Amino acid sequence: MQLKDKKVLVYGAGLSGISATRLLQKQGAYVVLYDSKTELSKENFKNEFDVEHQFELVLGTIPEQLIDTIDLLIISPGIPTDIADVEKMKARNIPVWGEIELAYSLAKGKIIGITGTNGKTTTTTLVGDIMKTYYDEVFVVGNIGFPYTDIADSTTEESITVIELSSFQLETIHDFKPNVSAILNITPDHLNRHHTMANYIQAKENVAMNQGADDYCVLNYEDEELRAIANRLKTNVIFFSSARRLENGLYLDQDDIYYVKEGNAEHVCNIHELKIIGKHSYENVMAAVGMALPMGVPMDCIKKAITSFTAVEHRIEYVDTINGVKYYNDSKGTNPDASIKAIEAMTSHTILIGGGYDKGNTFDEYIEAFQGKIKYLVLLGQTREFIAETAKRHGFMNIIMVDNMKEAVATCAAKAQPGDAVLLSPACASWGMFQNYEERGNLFKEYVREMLQ
Ligand code: UMA
Repeated sequence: MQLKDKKVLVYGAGLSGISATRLLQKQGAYVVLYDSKTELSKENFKNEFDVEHQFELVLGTIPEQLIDTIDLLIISPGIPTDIADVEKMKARNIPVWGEIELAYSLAKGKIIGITGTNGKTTTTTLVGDIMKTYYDEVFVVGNIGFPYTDIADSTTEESITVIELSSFQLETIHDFKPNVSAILNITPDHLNRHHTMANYIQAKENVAMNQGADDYCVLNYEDEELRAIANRLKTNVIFFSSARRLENGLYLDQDDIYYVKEGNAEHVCNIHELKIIGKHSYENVMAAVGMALPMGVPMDCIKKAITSFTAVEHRIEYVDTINGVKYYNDSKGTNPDASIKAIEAMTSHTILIGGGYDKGNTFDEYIEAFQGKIKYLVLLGQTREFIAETAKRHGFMNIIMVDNMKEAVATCAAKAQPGDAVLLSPACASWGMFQNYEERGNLFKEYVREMLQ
């Protein structure tokens, strides 16, 4: 679509909306930026983009007559696609694009798109690191916190753009087609938004829906949903497995990772050469190698990147040891499956901080993962009562309710014995109590480090 002189409604004035507005203005479109927050004003955006020209700010309610004048709707990922405003625009045949589709319509070069319930940020960062060992122009963007629209018009035919994609972002793509995609795993998440597991799986599958014979999709063989998806795809599939030797793809055999193609197995690395731990980490590494190979990166460059890679912030991040107690920040554990992986990675008795925003998840498996390792469960946030009830149903009674992160850290410090670990891995989103998981994790680290003073 030619964007010049088009009237574009950008829905949501967060990171994505601001970045989309900036890009649209550069394309000569007339932007109407909408947000439900009525306290905003043009003043809030004066350092973000040109607020005088080709820009109108609409807050609170969208007037009916405005909808009739819109050529294109760009929707931020946090906006459900079935809310009344969006339905009205769909009914008037106004195209609804996500910020990813907008960026893609203007971007050049090769694209790697990574999705999955867990491990996306780590794997995206790792793939970016691998690409940088071989290519000069590498961008790492998307759900990771840097909107794709921020760099879309800076990409060239030589660029490699590595994009972390959430199910929210994948709901609103149309032509977006990565050269290499990956779905790392699928377990229940964001069901309050997607309503059914089938819708959530469909959103994830969208990452590969436009891929063809020249493209590749990397999938986890041990995930039944992903094996089913593989049968539906029209692109080349590269599987990885942490549980069995595959005839083609990547697999973990004891402590070694291999890449096998047409019967020839090549040793990739020994897991002790890696700086990240846990089965889920080895799966992320295999997925990253599976994406790097079809991108033409030589194995020695890949090895260099994977063996020097360290954990990303807020993902089982070691904070400090105080009075013999190790503190870990896993604020990125925003759903039960992610937190289960963190609990499994703990090697000593642990006091766990959980709870947060209610996304409609259940917590039975989270509690079942305790396996005698968790001494106390310290709960905060909207889901705390629900998680406590689940824990009690499973016979786990050592539950302490707190009202904020400061109290959570102090409670853990009081209960922990030398040799124990304290793990923040809430299994819930941070929304409601914190701006985002980063703020939650940073506060946790701040309160832990205050104890050193
Ligand atoms: N808003 C409305 N009406 C609504 C809902 C929201 O007007 O009904 C407004 C809010 O007032 C706010 C704006 O929309 O001003 C926020 O938009 P947004 O929620 O889409 O957030 P952004 O700031 O644009 O950030 C988004 C992603 N957020 C979500 O998907 C919720 C960020 O992912 C992403 O890093 C960023 O784009 C850049 O691409 C965060 C996230 O939590 C990390 N992702 C989820 C996850 O990882 O589980 C999917």
